Amino acid sequence: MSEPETLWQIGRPGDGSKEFLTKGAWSEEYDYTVGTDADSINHPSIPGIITAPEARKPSKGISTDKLNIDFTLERDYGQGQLTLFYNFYGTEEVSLFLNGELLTKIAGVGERTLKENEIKLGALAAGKHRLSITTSGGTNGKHAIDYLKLQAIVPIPAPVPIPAPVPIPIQQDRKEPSMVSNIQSGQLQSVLTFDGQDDYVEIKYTSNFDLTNSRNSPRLYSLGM
Ligand SMILES: [Ca+2]
Repeated sequence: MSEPETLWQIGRPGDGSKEFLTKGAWSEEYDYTVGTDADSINHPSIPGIITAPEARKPSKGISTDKLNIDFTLERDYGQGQLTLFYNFYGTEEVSLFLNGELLTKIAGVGERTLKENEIKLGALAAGKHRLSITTSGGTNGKHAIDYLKLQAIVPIPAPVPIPAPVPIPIQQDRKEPSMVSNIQSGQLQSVLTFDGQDDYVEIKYTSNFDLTNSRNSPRLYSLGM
C-alpha cells in the first residue's frame, strides 16, 4: 500500500471551529469550492455552524442549513480508495450527501463533544463532485464543524515479475568431416620395406570418398622404424 495522500483539507483537528468564518449571516445554502482559499486548513472561507432547517436560526454570526463543497478529482478512484474525515460537535444528526445521493447519517454524541468519523467512499471518477452536509434534530438545532479532509490511498501496483533468462542454445558451427572420419572411412595399408639401409613401415591410406575432391585424396603416412 502507498502512503495516504490528502487531496484536500478544510479546518484542522481540534480547537473547536475557531478557524472557520464567524462573521456574516445565516444562509439557506453555502457553496464552497476547494482550492479557492489560500489556507483552507487555518482560515477556511466556510461557516463553522450548520443549522437544522426546522430550527431557529442564530441571530448573529455566519451559519447555513446546507454546506456544499465542490471538488475536482484528477483521476479515477476505486471502491474504498477514498476516505472522508468529518469531525463535528453537537447532538444533532448529520447527513452527508455525495453528488446529491445520501452517503451516510451520523448521530452526534453531545454538546461540545467531538464526534470523529472516517467514511469510506465508493468508486469515484475523475472530474467534479459535490459533497453536501446538513443537520437535523439535536438540542440546539445546529452543529459545529471541527474539520474535514478527503484522503486517498491507492495501492502500489505489484511489480511485474522479471522473466527468468531463457538459455540460448549455442549454435554449433557446422564442421566438415575431420581427417579422422576420413581415415575411418578409408583404408589403411601397411607396407614393410627392407632396403638394407633403413628399415621402415610405410602406412598407406586410401579414402573411400570421391577422389576428385582434393581433401579426400589418398594420403601417405610414413613411420620410421
Ligand atoms: Ca477545528
